Amino acid sequence: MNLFKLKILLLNILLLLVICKKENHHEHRHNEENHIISQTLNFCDAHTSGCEFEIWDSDSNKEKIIVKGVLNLNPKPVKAMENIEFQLMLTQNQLMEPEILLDLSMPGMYMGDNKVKLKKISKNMYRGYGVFPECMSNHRRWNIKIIFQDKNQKKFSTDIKFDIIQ
Ligand SMILES: [Cu+2]
Repeated sequence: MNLFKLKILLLNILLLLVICKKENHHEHRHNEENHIISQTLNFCDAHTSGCEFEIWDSDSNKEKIIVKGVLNLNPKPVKAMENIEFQLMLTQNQLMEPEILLDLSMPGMYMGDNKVKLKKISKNMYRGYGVFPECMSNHRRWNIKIIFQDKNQKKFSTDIKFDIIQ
């Protein structure tokens, strides 16, 4: 390879890197606009109690709670391959008629798309049903991402982690 070809090659690589960086940046900004994710990663003993959560508004200057509540999984202890009832109670809420979705996943491992949509059953109560599949690698840690979507399609989410019995 002569020097000229090498220069062209290096230029192309550089160009690609710039494009990649731009795309990443764009994605990041897009996320920031529609996704405000709380930083706290809560571990919960879902087998003996409900899991408390709260989501803070990191957007406004005044720090305030957007939603606060308890997610309860039944039956207890929570086992894989069983029909689980997810009950969510809001104790504080700034969102108008939010849609609530639970995204069930294993940290660092793809276990299939597994989302549970919660239905409103009374003023501050929501309920849905789902199954945690058994992990072939014997991992037990699950993450429940609670996603709230308000009328303006803005999303707020937080995570609850627990170790399942299987
Ligand atoms: Cu797994």
